[in-house]
Amino acid sequence: MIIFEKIHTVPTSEELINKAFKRAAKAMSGKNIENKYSRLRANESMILTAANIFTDNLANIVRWFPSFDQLPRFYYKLTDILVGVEQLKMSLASVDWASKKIHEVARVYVVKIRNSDIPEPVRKEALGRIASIIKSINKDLLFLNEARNALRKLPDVRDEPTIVIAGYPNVGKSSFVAKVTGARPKIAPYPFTTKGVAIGHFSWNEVRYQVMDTPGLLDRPMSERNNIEQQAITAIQFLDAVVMFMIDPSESCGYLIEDQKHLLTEIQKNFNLPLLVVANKADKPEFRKIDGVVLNISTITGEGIKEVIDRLLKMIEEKSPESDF
Ligand SMILES: Nc1nc2c(ncn2[C@@H]2O[C@H](COP(=O)(O)OP(=O)(O)OP(=O)(O)O)[C@@H](O)[C@H]2O)c(=O)[nH]1
Ligand SMILES: [Mg+2]
Repeated sequence: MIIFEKIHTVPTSEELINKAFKRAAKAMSGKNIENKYSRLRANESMILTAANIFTDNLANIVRWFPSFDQLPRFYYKLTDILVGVEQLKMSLASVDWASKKIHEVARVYVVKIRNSDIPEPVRKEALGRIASIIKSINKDLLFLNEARNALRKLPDVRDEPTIVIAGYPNVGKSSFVAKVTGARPKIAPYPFTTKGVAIGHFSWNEVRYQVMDTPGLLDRPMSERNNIEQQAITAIQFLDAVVMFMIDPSESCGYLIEDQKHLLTEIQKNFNLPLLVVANKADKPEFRKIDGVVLNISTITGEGIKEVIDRLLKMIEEKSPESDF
């Protein structure tokens, strides 16, 4: 995803130390250390080389991450659900602190070296102190790398008309997304197959539409919702979208119609969005029509899919344009 794409793998303390010390040793190896002055200079340059590598690498890590308070609300909220914005800010602050601290220590020791008779022990002490600063932020580096891996999986939401597919688990949301877009989400006969938000696209009359597949939602209070469900809520809440709410009246999803309808009522109550209610699995013998549902479809036979798309496109057209995802 564009915002998080430029975050590279975050190195561990050990990897940084190996890299910096190797380069520092190399900087030293070519130096003439026959007289005292050149020996001082060689040890000084070893400290500075190592310190520069650390400070450059740490400053880059901080730069890779976006400024969270400026993220679109959708991404801010997902970042918070998946990794925690506070923890991210704290870890980035630690990395920034370490970078500045190393710079400071290097400066102090360069002066010490210049005033020393035997520079090697001073240099060793400096590198020891620098290494321990780096080691002290290892847990932050590990956390940032985990965060990076999670954030890079987020879909690339663009400024295009958006349809969010929501509903109970196992009702056929991903099957619908697979049917109408080029996306190939995982489809399986059990709930919570989809574990995060994902995007597919289709074009109609030269307009590109994005269709967001979401994890299944259970009918329960927000405070009891897990991270997976919260991602679906975030898509409904923060994408300026048209929502297609899918019900499985065959109940082969494993959930009662009543519960599915109650979730629908809750969503209608809490979010003021254009919403189309669709009943899926019309091909099943257990399927029955439900009051309030206009369109019956089957992602297996294709029945009703075209009508649903027509309806959704019309709803997008009628919707007031406002784009602040
Ligand atoms: N008979 C029939 N089965 C369907 C239809 N649509 C989906 N299924 C099946 O229902 C099961 C669940 O489909 P998914 O598309 O994974 O459902 P989902 O809503 O994305 O599920 P979660 O990601 O777990 O929330 C799969 O076994 C599908 O093959 C349909 O129209 N008819
Ligand atoms: Mg799914």
